[in-house]
Amino acid sequence: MTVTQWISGEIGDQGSFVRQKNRFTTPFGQGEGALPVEAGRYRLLWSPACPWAHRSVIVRSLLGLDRVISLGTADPVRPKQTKGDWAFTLDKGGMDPVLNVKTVSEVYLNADPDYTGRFTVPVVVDLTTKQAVNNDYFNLTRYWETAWKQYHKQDAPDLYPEPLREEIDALNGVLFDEINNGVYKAGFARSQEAYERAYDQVFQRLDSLEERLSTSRFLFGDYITESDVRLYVTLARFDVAYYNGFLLNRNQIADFRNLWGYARDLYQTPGFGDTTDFDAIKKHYHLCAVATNPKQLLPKGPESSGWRLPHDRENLSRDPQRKFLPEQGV
Ligand SMILES: N[C@@H](CCC(=O)N[C@@H](CS)C(=O)NCC(=O)O)C(=O)O
Repeated sequence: MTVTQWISGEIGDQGSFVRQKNRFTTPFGQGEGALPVEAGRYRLLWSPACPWAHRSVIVRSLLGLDRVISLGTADPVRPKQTKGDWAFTLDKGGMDPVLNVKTVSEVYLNADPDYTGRFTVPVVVDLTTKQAVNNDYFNLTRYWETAWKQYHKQDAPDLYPEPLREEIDALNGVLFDEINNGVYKAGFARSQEAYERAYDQVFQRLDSLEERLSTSRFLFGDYITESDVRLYVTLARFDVAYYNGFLLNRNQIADFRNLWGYARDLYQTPGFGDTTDFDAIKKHYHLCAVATNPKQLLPKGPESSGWRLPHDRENLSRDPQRKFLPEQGV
């Protein structure tokens, strides 16, 4: 099945891509009807290829939630079968070792045998039922930051500081529309107009972020916030996948002085680079996500060693030794 068929229900007027709504959106929390916050109860399924999943894995790692929420990793190259799926072919026996399932679709269908949407990552699975309980990629990071606070590690960063919440939410909305999902609107467009509209929007926003980052080490000043995580996951995929795979070829990120330094600064921060798998990203986008690649050729480049080069972004900070605002008492 081709990507055009997977997303066929998500093409709007004039050939533009309109993303499906999430099916499993029950929040984590204390209230009635909420998913109970409990150490060891859930498994997060991801593929390192996926930006939406990647951001939930970065935040999980920054907050130390990797000690209480386990992680299952699907192969970035998806099985070629009738319905799009993700498979655990990297695991021994082709089976997730904790859930004993071969594919992500199994946990969706355990929860809802009539589920007809796409089988997407990230998805959180309740180990007591083996059912998908949350695939709300937009809000998962928010749950890790707020509802899961009691399990944060001792020196956890505050990625969502109270005084900035409104501004962070507003910027996250723009980042979603014009950057994170903006690249998909270009790559999945089904008309020249829709593609060009998306292309222009992505690069206009990158230009304005380049400007913003000329005087500010991170998006909100001296410290990393959740907005940086959201921007990072798209920047990390840009040169290796979106530039050619999604036809976003005005510039590479490496052509922008500030964005490129900023992306390296984040990459070199534990939680970011150590969860970034360029090889998986490349394979997924070029072999599975692009509309046409009949000979299944994998681009050889780009060279990724530049991500480890010095960036000098510390000079923009009044607190060069620290990248995070510490969390207030839990
Ligand atoms: N859950 C969201 C976003 C997550 C998402 O799209 N993940 C991608 C990987 S980056 C996926 O799993 N796609 C599977 C598919 O399209 O069949 C959605 O439904 O659009």
